[in-house]
Amino acid sequence: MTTILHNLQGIVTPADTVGWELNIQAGVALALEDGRIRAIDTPEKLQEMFADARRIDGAGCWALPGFVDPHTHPVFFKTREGEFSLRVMGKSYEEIAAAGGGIRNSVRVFRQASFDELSELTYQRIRRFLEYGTTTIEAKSGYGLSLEDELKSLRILKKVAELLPITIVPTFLGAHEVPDEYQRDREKYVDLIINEMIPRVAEEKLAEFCDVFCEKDVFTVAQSERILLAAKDHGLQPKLHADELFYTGGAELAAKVGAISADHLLKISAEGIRSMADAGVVPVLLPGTTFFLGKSGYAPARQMIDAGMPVAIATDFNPGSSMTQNMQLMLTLSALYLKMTSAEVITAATRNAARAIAREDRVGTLETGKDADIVLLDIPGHEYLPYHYGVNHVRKVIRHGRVVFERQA
Ligand code: IZC
Ligand code: ZN
Repeated sequence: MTTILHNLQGIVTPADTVGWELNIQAGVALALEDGRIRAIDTPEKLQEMFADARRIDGAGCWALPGFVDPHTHPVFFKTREGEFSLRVMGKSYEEIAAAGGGIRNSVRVFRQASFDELSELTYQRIRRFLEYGTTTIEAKSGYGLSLEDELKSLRILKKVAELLPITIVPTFLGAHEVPDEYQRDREKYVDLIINEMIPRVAEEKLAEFCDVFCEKDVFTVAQSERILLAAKDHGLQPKLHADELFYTGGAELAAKVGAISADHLLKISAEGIRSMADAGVVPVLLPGTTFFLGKSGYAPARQMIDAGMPVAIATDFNPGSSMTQNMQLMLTLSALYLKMTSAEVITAATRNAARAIAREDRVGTLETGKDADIVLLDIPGHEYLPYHYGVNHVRKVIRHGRVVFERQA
């Protein structure tokens, strides 16, 4: 059965597999079939080709590829607004973490919560990504930090992916923090990750990627390397939280181990940029986190673009340092603080984001053969999208050819 998506202003999509040009076509319609884009042409031509097609009303919107959010942490129990208030009063994220708050606080409460309770909360949170036009997310474990609790986290993602019309790409992040019981012997926790967690996660096929929070006072470059090489041996592709709060050489490590992405990168070195560019590591920038932590030194996106890197952006949705599912807001922050054009932020949030999670063959552009994951935005043109900020421009979300979210005008 074919469906024609008609009554659009037109489509806006990254033009090619590389570069920053957009392909903007006014007045076209799309034919969708078997969850894929079958054709893009004039409405008259598509009506002729598919005479008995069903129809989806485009409501006069611009159609873009559904947003891809390549860095999120949605599987947690309690929210942390108390720490937010402390930060507003002047305490830093690092001070709160050093006092046993932050991620370790989330881990303590996570372990007390049941699978069903956590599944329901995760379901509700992930549904909100869809409402803001995101049709694919990468999602990390990392609030369990024991073998059973990390497996629990990844199994919850698997269950939610079966219930919601959104694509969830799972990442194992057992190396998110060192839990309380290993604070005195941190290497022993690294051993646990390598010897027990990674083999089980790989065996049960619960994750595609393995990530490490490589940061001062969290995991060192040497520990991160051990973990990521072990992950690679088990078929989990490396990712890294790198050079966020302090320069550690995380970007250079990402290049060395052949990571698919390195994320944050506020403090990346010139050598880090060069080595990541040479190795083809995707830089995933998280301006919402810099904003929400009240910091000023945003990642050097322009230098990365000048070095030919496929910069991607993400929300970093998590209860500590970035409590939002809204990719549209990330476009605005990227424009203002990463100095990216409207065309660049759209490409960073779609095609390049897909590349950061190895989904560029399926999503991230509107072209024949790709998944019919489409967001309809009620805007006069693409330049308007980052400009009118903090609101939701989504009218409809289509995933695999079906309308899965709709908002009245
Ligand atoms: O819960 O604070 N930075 N991971 C690395 C986080 C922030 C999540 C959190
Ligand atoms: Zn993160």
